Amino acid sequence: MNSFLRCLVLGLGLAACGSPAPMDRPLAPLAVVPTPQQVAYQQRELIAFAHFGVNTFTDREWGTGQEDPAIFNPTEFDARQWAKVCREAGIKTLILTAKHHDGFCLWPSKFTTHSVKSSPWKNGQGDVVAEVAAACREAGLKLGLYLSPWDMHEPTYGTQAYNQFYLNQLRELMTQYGPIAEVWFDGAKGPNAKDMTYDFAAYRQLVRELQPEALMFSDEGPDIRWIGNERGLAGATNWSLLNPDSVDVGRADPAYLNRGDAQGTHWIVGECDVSIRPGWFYHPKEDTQVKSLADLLEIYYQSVGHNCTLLLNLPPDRRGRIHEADVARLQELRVVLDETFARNLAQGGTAQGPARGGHPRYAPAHLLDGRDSTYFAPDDTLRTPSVTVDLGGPQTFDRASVQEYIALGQRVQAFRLEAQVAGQWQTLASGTTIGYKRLLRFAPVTASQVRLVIEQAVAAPALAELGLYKSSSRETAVLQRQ
Ligand code: FUL
Repeated sequence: MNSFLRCLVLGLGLAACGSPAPMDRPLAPLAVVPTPQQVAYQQRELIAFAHFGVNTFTDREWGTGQEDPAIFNPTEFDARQWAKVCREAGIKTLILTAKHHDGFCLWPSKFTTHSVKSSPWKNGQGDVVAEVAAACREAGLKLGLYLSPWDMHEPTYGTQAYNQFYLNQLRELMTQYGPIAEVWFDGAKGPNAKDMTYDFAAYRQLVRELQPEALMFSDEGPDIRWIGNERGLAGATNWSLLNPDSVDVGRADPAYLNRGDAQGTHWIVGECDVSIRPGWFYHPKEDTQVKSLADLLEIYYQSVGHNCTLLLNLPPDRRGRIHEADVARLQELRVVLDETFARNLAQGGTAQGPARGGHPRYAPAHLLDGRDSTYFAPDDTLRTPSVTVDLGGPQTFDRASVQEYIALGQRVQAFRLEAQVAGQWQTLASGTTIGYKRLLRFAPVTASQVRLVIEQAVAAPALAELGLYKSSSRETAVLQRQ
């Protein structure tokens, strides 16, 4: 019972009880919401991919399965360097190709001799997965593992026995290396591969049983979906929902995956995979073809800025280190992102908007509190609220970040951001979906009032954060040089 009611029950008159405290009418979650692991996954934003294996030494992208394990011999293998590079770049998870399509295993699997144990590296005593797991743990990174279903080496491939072989290897990886944050099931299969139906249901069940916190990626989920291209770009409209029943396993329509499905029955968040170089594996000739800073920024804005995570491949070289050229580019990216997003010009401003039930818990001030665990929400009947922010004086900005409180579901279908310039509201940027995070880019504007207008939503929106930023001068310089 709230204090106002208690006061009345105690027989005190209305006048003595003061005005009633606003009622807290909690916002009901939508039918499809993320798991806590999926929310945390999106908050981590950046993931590194490490493609490493026999292809690193043969200069190939796809192996043959006939490689001699003797070729696997990194000269200065240093998993700690990988983890340090990731940590300094703000990357929170590292996914390693424990086995790529060629079948060579980076750990001494009991179920095949085609692994590091048959290589000269550390006299066959080494375990890349163990060293990467330890380095990640030490650096505070989460670990993900890629285990290719397509295996060109394993003789049982193409028979039912292979499913058991795969499960055996999966069990080793899920039990010997500590907590696993993500398991990557790659759908790729060459045109000449033997016919084989993978028992994905059993693979998924085993991961759930052994690593209940792990999220599983495949083209269509169950937890994380492919974004439909390998250029790292999510759709400008991007729902974290999907209807897996409308997806043909392994033959999903890339456009469907790219935008998700507003009517989706499951929360299957998109992940944008792309390599920092043309290839997934290291090739010396690509040392001069590392993506430019401008390319990486474009990818960032269209992945993290389009309600996705960015899975950026940093292929270790033949030494077993991430190459200097890649490290230098990552450092540049980090500097520009830090310079751009370090100072939120909206913080310290005051927000006006129709809080749900007038209750402080849903006040628009939550949009400016720097915490994505609080949110502004209007009453259920108001799906298209506006929030006006007084910046307390003129500010110049050209980037904005808008976030929904996704734990209650993804709601916004259309929105715009405006600034008051010379007494007139002017649209700076508009968009469709927001989701966990939507980054907006526009020409620099100087204003002291901005307005976020929700134009369409599937239900009353829950908005977590609004940020305004001025892009780093280095970014402007890089873009001008293009
Ligand atoms: C694809 C694979 O065929 C590539 O080699 C790479 O691993 C990429 C991430 O996925 O399906």
